[in-house]
Amino acid sequence: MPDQSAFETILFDVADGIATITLNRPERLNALTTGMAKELLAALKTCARDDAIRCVVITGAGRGFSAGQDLAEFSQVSDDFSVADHLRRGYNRLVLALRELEKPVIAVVNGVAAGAGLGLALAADMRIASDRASFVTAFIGIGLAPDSGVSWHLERLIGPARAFELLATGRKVTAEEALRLGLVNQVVPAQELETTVSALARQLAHGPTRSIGLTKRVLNKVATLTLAEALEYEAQIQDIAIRTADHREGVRAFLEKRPPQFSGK
Ligand code: T3D
Repeated sequence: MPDQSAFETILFDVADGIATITLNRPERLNALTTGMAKELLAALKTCARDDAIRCVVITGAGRGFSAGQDLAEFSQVSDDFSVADHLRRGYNRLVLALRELEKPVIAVVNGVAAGAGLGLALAADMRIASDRASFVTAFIGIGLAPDSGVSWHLERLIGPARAFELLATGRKVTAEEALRLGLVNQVVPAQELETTVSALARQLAHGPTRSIGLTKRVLNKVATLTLAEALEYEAQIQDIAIRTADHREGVRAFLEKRPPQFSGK
């Protein structure tokens, strides 16, 4: 596991099966730099490899979640800079790493999430927002089209008309509206955010991690399948789930009328 001193722009902490990744450039609302994207990728690789990590929480230090690409860094690029390559090397890998990580990922949206920062929040499995959080697509404000998976996730979460509206106007969505739209799972008062997330993360970290991972695999896949294909895919995945120790423990615990002790195996 990389130790915390290996990172300059994020905090990485593991306790009780939960890895917490904190974007840590609060004076810039945790705007994302190339270095930060590399550190995030390294942290997510550790989360994937380490069996002791059974839930991942991503949040921001200070009053923001993340304001997206650091525009100061962006304004200093050379003439031969390719934005497509920058995206392929950075945010595209990050979004895929979050989606392909077979462990639950909770985005704790403590403040504004904009641009690629919104992309990271949308790539998590659940979003718990503070009542001070807000959501801004931001691309249109600087004359860009969406990237970082924001178009893909927004269209699926809130439908094409609302996705278009948020992308084309760039207007700020409050936490309450985000809840109504289905962008977030829950909104809690800022002072209760930590307690709420810690209870949820603990529940997930003590769950049957492989089944949760397989559930994520199924949801990722069925998005592009017909019903008949999805049924077949579910059947194949269930063949894997039924062989896990946690399945055996779940059934044994039910029959013995006691709570299950899942090991994540
Ligand atoms: O190649 C590629 O990577 C292209 C990919 C692009 C992906 C993207 O993410 S594009 C979108 C980039 N993000 C934005 O355009 C958002 C810009 N920021 C804002 O619109 C606003 O800051 C917010 C709506 C997010 C929050 O507004 P507010 O009023 O709460 O805060 P603020 O006062 O604007 O910002 C506080 C500080 O953070 C401020 O610094 P200062 O003046 O106190 O020294 C501001 O400049 C800085 N900051 C905010 N966002 C960014 C930033 N600095 C660098 N980059 C930012 N994105």
